[in-house]
Amino acid sequence: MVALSQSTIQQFFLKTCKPVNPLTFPQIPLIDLSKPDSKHLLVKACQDFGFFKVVNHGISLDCINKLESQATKFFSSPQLLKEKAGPPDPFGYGNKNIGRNGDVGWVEYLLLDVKPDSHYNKLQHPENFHCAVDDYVTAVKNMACKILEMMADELNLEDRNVFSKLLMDEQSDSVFRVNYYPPCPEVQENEIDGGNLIGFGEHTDPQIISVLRSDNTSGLEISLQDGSWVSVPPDSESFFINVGDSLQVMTNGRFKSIKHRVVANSKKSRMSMIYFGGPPLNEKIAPLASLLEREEDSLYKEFTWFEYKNSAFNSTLSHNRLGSFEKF
Ligand code: GA4
Repeated sequence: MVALSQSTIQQFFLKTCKPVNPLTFPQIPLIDLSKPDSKHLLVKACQDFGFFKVVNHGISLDCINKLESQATKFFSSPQLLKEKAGPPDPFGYGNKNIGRNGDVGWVEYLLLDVKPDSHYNKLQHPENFHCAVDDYVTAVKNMACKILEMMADELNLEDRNVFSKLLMDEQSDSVFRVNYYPPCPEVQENEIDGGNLIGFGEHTDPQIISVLRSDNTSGLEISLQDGSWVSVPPDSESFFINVGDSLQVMTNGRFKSIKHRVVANSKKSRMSMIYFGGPPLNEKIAPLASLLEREEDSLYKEFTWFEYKNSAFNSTLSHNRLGSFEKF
């Protein structure tokens, strides 16, 4: 990244930083996918936080490492070469600008289409990178589907594939993202508090489910219901799952789509890879009838994923996107 002036760099700092209250600091729910009783804990985590960590997931380290080393190679290549893979409209390389509405973050990223034989991805080393992405995405998608089926079981839904079939559909509108947060030398030189540098501003994910894997650099923070932020201890061998807005709607608000953000590290780089499992564009998203108990009102108006996605992509990161689809 090129050196930046002090005034340019100011826009990357968080305006307010509510401290974490150590007395209320909760443990991140831990789900062991190999244990049969994990269904119950998994649903509890979705209801309490919308966020949990998964271990014994069965995805090989080799598959993760192959992709990570391809991505490291890409982000350490010359800027001009990386820019050949951009802009991210909607897929490709992006640098500092996030979305189309003025959000910025101390981050470089690749947004990739995960449909088979996608022609949108503009990478310069397609063969190795694409193979690594395909293998990795297939593995995390299968894990996401397993998790969604466990959720449906525990919610006593007749069709245990009700959520997972949306990701398995050939037309599923899922996305894959690799974020690279470089260290910020300007912060170190000027001894400004590096803890407040925005890597990726606060937001909820619009899709159904997100599967995140990061290296061992900290930075991810989740927002608790009292508005405080909790730093998530990194764990490169586990996955972190979060509920997206669409799953919150399908469960009529039982599951929470969690607000999260990334604070950039002033000394160490951080790399994360996230699979966003989304439904087909024409899919109607609404609370499941079987989850609407007697007397319970549907909290949301029905919308298609196309409509929601459009409205999300025309908003800023921190916008409360579900607000305009709430009934009350
Ligand atoms: C957040 C989740 C995913 O990273 C993403 C993001 C998308 C983008 O980077 O283009 C958005 C953001 C995300 C929601 C609001 C809009 C669109 C940036 C932004 C300001 C790929 C997605 O699907 O929605």
